[in-house]
Amino acid sequence: MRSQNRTSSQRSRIISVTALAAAGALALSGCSPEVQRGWLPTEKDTTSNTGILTDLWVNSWIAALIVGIITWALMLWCIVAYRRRKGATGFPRQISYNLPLEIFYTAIPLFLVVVFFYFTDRDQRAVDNPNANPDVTVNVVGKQWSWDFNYEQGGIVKEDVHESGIQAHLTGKEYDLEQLPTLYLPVDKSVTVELTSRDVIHSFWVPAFLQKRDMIPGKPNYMYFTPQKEGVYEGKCAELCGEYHSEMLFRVKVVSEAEFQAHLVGLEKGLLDEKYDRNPNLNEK
Ligand SMILES: [Cu+2]
Repeated sequence: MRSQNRTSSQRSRIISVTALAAAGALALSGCSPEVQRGWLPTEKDTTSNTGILTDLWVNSWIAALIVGIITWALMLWCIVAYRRRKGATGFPRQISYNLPLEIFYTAIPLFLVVVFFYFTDRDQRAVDNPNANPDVTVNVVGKQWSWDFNYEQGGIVKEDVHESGIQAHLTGKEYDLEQLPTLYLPVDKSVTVELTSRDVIHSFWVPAFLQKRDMIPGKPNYMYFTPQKEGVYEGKCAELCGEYHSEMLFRVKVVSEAEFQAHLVGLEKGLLDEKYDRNPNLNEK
């Protein structure tokens, strides 16, 4: 009779813990938009990838919090229910080699890892799935300490054009952001960004796009997305690349297709290819 009572009270505790976790998740869904997107610095529809990445981020946190709440509750319960009573002597009853318990705490973490792995892998594949026929292919080149943008002919880009960026000179006074090299992208058009470097490793990072990728000399990396919201987005180099790394800034302007075409008309013809690279190893060839 006594042991039965104990089991039913355990069960009610587990139920109340689960209810608490569910209430937490429900409370989160009623929160401000900022909380709903897990404090990420963007909207879900900024690019075709930001929704996938936001969901992965927020759902992973919800899962981690539920596991955390259950674990903390179980720990608290153990601390209180099995505390050392007055007058107790010797060791409490030992439970080593308790096979069901050992299977439980091996299987559950393994299950958690597999679930996280599955969703991460699924979303990573979706985000890195190459565009078959991109409307715009732009080669973004990192260099100490600015950016070149090569818009390659193909899709809606009629001819090769480029913009060669100049490093921001920050003096502590107000800086005119219009001077920064600016990557123009047309809204609702598929974009392939090819990332290369002329010298050391840089990293292409537009925080609002929730993606960051290294630019490695001799090894192109790629990003595939469709910008879905017109606007101006800040970008920066995210890999310490030398003395003026902090001045390696740029902007992305997502504009209408007409504005995009008008911008390309004003750019210099041709591409800035590898002959501007400064890489002793590659130049030897
Ligand atoms: Cu850099």
